[in-house]
Amino acid sequence: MAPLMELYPSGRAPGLFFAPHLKEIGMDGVVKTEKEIILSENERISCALGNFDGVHLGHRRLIDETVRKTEYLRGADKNIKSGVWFFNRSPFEIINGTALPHLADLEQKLRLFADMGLDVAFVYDFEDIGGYSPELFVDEILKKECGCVFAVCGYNFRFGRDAHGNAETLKELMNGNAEIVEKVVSGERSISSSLIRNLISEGNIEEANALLGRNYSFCAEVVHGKQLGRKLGIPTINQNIPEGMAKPKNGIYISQTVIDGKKYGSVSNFGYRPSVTDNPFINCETYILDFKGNLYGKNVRVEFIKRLRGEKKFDSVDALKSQINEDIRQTEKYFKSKEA
Ligand code: RBF
Ligand code: MG
Repeated sequence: MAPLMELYPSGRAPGLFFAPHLKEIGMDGVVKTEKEIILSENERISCALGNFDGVHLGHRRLIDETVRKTEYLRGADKNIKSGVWFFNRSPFEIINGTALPHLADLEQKLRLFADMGLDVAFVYDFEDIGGYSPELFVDEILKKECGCVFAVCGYNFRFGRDAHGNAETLKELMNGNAEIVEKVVSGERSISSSLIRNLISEGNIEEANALLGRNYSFCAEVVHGKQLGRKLGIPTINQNIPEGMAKPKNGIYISQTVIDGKKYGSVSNFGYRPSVTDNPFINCETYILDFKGNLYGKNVRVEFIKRLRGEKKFDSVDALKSQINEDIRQTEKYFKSKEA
């Protein structure tokens, strides 16, 4: 994680990081160049606060509101920037010693926030300030360290020691300079990270993506597989989903693979491959349409789009091969229909 961000060299607190400029991160979320520190002592921040695990449509509403408010405030204060404040690892994860499956990695979060128009991100460690009272948090961290003059949070936001502070407390402590964003609903359901996690694990990726406002994805290095795909005449890439990321239900998915910022249509087998192995390790194996080249050792992002079917155990290599070719045909059809 370290190469993405830099500690602010002076003045402001340790554990304080800044989102790099949009153009400095590739489409695959990998940083290509050195970052520029974009905050100076006399800048003020209008800031969204939250957990932002999913960076889903509810979070998007919060961020949009923050960007809009910042533009408004800029009428009176040219040195105001828009920001987002969150913990690197969630308090839940640290207190319980066990994490809920993640819906985005840190690099991707920063990338998404930058895409939404935010100027900076404050990423703190819960270990450093988890014991602060709401008052201390707002005075010392938000106002002093982050230069926050306006705060935006969700209706259910909690903060400070033992989660004593809520949205109203934040507004009070900010002397009224805060905005509380209401629950965002989709149909009858309120959008939440836990709902999205469930949809992903049930294989309902399309619904999950709709609530995320993006395709669920992971980024991982391409590793060596069994070289069997090549023998089948179907070369694929193999990846291990990073520890902690939400696992889609096993099966075959229409996917999109991001290589050096370019998106390729693809089809992925997420699971155990029961026809060829007895080992219980989940692997993500992807056939990329219209791509030739060596990807070993490269970090590549795979976005899940649509679940085609479950994994099957085939008795013969020919049966497996013809099913995979059928999956590829369906995938090609899907992307052709999207072009039209
Ligand atoms: N392996 C299985 O055991 N069952 C499957 O249903 C299955 N479907 C696949 C679908 C696609 C699109 C791809 C790329 C692979 C699939 N595999 C499946 C994995 C297959 O066994 C593997 O590609 C080769 O054995 C080479 O590793
Ligand atoms: Mg929430």
